[in-house]
Amino acid sequence: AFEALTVETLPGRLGPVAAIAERIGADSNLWKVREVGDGNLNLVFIVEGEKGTVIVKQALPYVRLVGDSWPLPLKRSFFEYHALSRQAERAPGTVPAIHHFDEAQALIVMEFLSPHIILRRALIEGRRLPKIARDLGLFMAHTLFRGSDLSMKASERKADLALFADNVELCDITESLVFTDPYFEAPMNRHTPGLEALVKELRADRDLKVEAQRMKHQFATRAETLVHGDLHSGSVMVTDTETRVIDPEFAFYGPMAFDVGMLLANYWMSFFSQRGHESAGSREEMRAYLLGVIDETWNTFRNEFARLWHTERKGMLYDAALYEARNDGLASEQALNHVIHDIWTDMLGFAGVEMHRRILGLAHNADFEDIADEAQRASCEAAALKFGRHIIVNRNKIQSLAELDMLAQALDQG
Ligand code: SR1
Ligand code: MG
Repeated sequence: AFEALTVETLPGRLGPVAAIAERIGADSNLWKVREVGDGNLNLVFIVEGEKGTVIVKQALPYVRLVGDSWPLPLKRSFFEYHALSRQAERAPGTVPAIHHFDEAQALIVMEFLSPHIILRRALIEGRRLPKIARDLGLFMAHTLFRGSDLSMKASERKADLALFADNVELCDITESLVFTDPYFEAPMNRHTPGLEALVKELRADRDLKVEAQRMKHQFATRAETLVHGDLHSGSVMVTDTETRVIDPEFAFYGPMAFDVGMLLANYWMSFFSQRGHESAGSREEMRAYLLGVIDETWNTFRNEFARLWHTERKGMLYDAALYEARNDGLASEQALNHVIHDIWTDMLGFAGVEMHRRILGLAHNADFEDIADEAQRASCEAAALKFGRHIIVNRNKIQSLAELDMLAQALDQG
């Protein structure tokens, strides 16, 4: 039967697991165990032995952020394990190595990443990471292209679609918390005092609510590829030279643009939060850096996706033979442009709702939450909310990131 680990019980329970003993040392009496989980859902332990260190992540049968009044199935650990395995194949070197998986105990033992820190924390501290844009642009192109009918054998993709279709409860969290709750007075919502008038305006905004529901419709029905499903800056660990993606327990077959939108939304939120972190010095360069990261991430993603289109398109969609038979390279380019254009437009919609839910819903971001001065926080959040509204409602008309840079800078300056 499932039993949640504690710092005290972990050595006795995992001591007999050979895969761990080999890595960190067999004498579990010598293991040093710390619980370090600060996410919304799970337990996370760092276990240090004589020979090495591992991470033990265990799902709990409820949402940690809320407590046992909100049950959540342990099977999310199964989906995380399978998503990590696929990401490791499709984008080698981008996710932590798995040493051991115990389905009944909903636990994954994986590589301890050191000296990596969480990307969100680095951005709050004002650190400029030189590699994140390229690394994450490539990660998204590789995982999203190679998990789709552009690349996979149709029978394999359909089998995988069926496997991940059971990740119902985690999809339900996103469907409710991201796409619906922010737009009405849902019981678990909260927002910073001072935002009341703007919140009221947004919740009365018919165009916005319709477009947010259209994005939800896409999220729930457009099973294009295996998405990470929760690719925010808290799901990325970084050093100056390395970028790793963690925590894909929300993985399912969804829209190509979902991960891209969520990631860029978190960069935009970091941008709008910088004004609240200026007590130790100007963040002007940090703001410019973040807009550059957004631009480089999108361009890396788009260019790599196009490269894969030209070199790895072996699935049943836009069948290469169809164009090659007629030597019709132009048709292939036209089709590629349509696909990328759709990802661009949908990315903006998903990004906007992600920005709204982190300010209006249950699960907030440390980027804003760490701003102690409430009036300052509300002012940063108001700018982000207005930006989010613009990119959701006008996503079909927005042509370039340059025009969004101008809007972001104007809103940030009040
Ligand atoms: C109740 S879970 C709230 C949020 O935490 C996770 O990281 C996901 O982003 C989810 O929406
Ligand atoms: Mg997570």
